[in-house]
Amino acid sequence: WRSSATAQPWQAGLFLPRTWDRCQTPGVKGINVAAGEEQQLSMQEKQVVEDLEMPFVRRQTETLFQEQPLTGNPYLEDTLLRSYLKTHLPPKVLEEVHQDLERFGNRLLTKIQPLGWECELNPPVFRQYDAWGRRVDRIDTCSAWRRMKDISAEEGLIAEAYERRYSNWSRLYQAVKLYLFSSSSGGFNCPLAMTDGAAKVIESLGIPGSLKNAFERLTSRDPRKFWTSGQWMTERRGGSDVANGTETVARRQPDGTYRLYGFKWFTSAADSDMTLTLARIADAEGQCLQGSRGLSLFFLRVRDEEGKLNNIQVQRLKDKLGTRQMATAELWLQGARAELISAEGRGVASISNMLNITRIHNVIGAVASMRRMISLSREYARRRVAFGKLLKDHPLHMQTIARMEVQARGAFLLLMELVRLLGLAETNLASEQDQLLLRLLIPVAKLYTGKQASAVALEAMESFGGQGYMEDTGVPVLLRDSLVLSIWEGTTNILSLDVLRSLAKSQGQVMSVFLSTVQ
Ligand code: UCC
Repeated sequence: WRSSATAQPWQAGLFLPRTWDRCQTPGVKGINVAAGEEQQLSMQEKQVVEDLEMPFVRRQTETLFQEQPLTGNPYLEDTLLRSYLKTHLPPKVLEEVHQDLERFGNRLLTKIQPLGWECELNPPVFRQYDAWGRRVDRIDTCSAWRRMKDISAEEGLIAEAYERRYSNWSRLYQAVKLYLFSSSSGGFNCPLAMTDGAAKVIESLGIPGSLKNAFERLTSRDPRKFWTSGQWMTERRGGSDVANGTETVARRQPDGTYRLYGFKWFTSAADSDMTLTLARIADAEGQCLQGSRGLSLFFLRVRDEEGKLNNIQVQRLKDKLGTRQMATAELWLQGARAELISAEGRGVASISNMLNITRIHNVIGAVASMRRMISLSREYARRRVAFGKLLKDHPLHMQTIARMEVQARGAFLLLMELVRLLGLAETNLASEQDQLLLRLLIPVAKLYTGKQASAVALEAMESFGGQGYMEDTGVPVLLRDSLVLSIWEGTTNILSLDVLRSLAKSQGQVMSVFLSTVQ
């Protein structure tokens, strides 16, 4: 430090008593003093000089490091979640679920959270050509990301909802596991959302024979069999106005399959095994019907058994603000083999089952993000001293945290109500009112919690002061990743229009059910 050629703060006199202002040449303990002046130093001044030595400085400051907020088992620490489960689940279900969630919480803490951080540090890499100039279009993901896929299967993060071991409570139980997993998953909650959505669409089609294998894989607990799915909707002309923005054309083949030609501009989790996507079927003259009624839904495998892409070229990976752990790509479909899985022209209506599931996942992600940020904030407030006392003993600070807590609790209860209703619907136990309420609440919950999550994340970041702004605390990642929640799966205004759609289609019934339920 002292031999450094660069001027240091102490050399500029910043940390020295004013008597040293005139010092110019090396003197006592390396401090610059004018020749002949050394003897004039009082004993006290010499002491000051000695005190400036490194070891002393370090002794004085090394105990001032801030305490890192350390959270524990996210299930055991979540009192609201535990009290909700205790109040609502039948005792036998609660007993089994509690044991599994406690174990899962420990796995999250010790194994999954570090993997999530690794995913952030090692984002996917796109290699378009090999060393010899051949086009390969490889998306290389890190080992932690691939491990997340195995863990998702082992934990039954999709399977649980479709096995229905706990009848109508299975969906809620799955949502609770996803909620605990979400903020530690290193972005793997995104492919899981689309995987769940694809399984839902296939199930709602009655699991046709040609899709049986796909359904079994999407809902498998065996990591060797488990598949994830994409949801390729967005094209160059936009992601909201799907009806007018979709240019992809499907050409029928003699064997009844189709080949798709088009450009999918925003495909999340492009490393997935399969996808559902929309295209316009061309007639014998090559003409396509425009608008929503021209869209049909297709299933396709992304790669064949040898790992070769299904006549798909990867143009590039997206350079995103957040969710950087996950490969979002621009894809050219150049005759990708696909299977038509909806009635012709019923593409949007058929994929809406997927949209509703991924929107619920969005709510899960939003609530999980708020919970994680608040847990860290609260924990920090218990350790950090400012103005002579712990942050938790400053009423204004605690008022801020309490406001975030109220937001998160409201959002959590709304989420639980959504998945409770979905569980009833999926086991034929839902009344007509339940179904109407579910239809209304999905867009409402998605739009509302998506906005809340980023507001809460920002507030929570602020509660750390400058530390919250530091990348290696992990707090900025949580904020960045929360910002997408109001954008993907339908922006706030698009979801507001979906609320109107549900009102119009039910001739106002959704609102009367809502009002009577609230009353
Ligand atoms: O893909 C994306 C990124 C993936 C990442 C996902 C990860 C999430 C992870 C979260 C974890 C943290 S983003 C792509 C996002 N794109 C969208 O969300 C699309 C946004 N646009 C819309 O939602 C539009 O409003 C459209 C596409 C639905 C509008 O299409 P149309 O064709 O103009 O709408 P229509 O004509 O009103 O509806 C056509 C049919 C109607 O049924 P029928 O014909 O029987 O009357 C509607 O009732 O579709 C039905 N329908 C629905 N049914 C439309 N929306 C719904 C719905 N939500 N539920 C039920």
